[in-house]
Amino acid sequence: MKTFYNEHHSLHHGRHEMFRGKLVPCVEVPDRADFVLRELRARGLADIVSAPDVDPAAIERVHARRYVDFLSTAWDEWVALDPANAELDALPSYWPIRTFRSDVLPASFPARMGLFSYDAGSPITAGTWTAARQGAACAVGAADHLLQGGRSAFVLTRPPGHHAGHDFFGGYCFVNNAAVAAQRLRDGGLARVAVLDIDYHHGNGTQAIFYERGDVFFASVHGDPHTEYPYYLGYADERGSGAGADCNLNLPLPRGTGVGRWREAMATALQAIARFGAEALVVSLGLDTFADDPIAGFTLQSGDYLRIGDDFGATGLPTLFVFEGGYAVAEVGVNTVNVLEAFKQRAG
Ligand code: SP5
Ligand code: ZN
Repeated sequence: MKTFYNEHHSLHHGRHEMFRGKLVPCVEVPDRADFVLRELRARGLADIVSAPDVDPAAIERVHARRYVDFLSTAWDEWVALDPANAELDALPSYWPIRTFRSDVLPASFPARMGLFSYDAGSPITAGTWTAARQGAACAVGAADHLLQGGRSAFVLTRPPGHHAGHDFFGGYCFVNNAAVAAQRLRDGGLARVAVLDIDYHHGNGTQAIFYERGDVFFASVHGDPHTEYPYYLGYADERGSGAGADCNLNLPLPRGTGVGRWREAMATALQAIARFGAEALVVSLGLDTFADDPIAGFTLQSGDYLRIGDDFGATGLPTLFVFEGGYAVAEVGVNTVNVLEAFKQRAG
């Protein structure tokens, strides 16, 4: 399987996230992708393709122009506020929630940062935009590979993407790589595409981007948002609207869920995707369902990822895996490559 590897990913390296009144070390660190790359190499599966040139238009198919403009200048504006900011991560402090206006673009950079975000856990650093943009380039390259007849591809990038919406960042995500890939598959001629998100956290950004569309099905298996991040989306009664009615499927599961119930939910999602008639599948591949993940609550074991990869291989669909969360750094490589290797064994 070709891996579209973002060799610029470590340019995004947040130091701190705001967590319960304190700045704590980031869990979304460059080592995550490095461990996956190392494991691919160790198991002889490293068919690495570097990030191709970026097509900005492909990003703007799913993200607002004014949001992309914001991301591309954010670090310079942060440092322009105060040269000493160069030593700090940029984090937002103000948000225009209900009753505030979001149509006006304030001149103040901190005000705009809040307009385009929804949490204080997703720092912007000097290289965030370069890393995120190159991740989208990998997503485009992987989608083009499928359009040219490839059976599968893996996008190995960070920062992750599935929490990023049309015009906002959050949840460590800035550019929604899975959405960019799904849209590229549509623009390349596929009539119906599905995204299956198996990160522990609901893919609120991807859901929101496609919520009113009947051409991209979104399904997600995730921790129940009543208690789990991102809290404000991901409930079972969100079924899509307008042309997208019944094209959204959320399967929330309680903390403590193990592989048995989890795989039943994934089977339910895959059946819905087959009924929808998807011609290709984009998998938001989060590995934070792992039992030892430091910020999540399911109990999957490393061997379980082999069964999951086999399940994906059995769909027969062209499949594009996008790396998302997974913060047990020492194990994230093995768990990721278990999915990919078992997929390959089944799918060929
Ligand atoms: C892509 C992805 O998996 N994003 C997850 C974002 C979750 N952010 C909220 C959880 C905050 C926990 N971080 C605090 C670590 C201190 N031990
Ligand atoms: Zn996650």
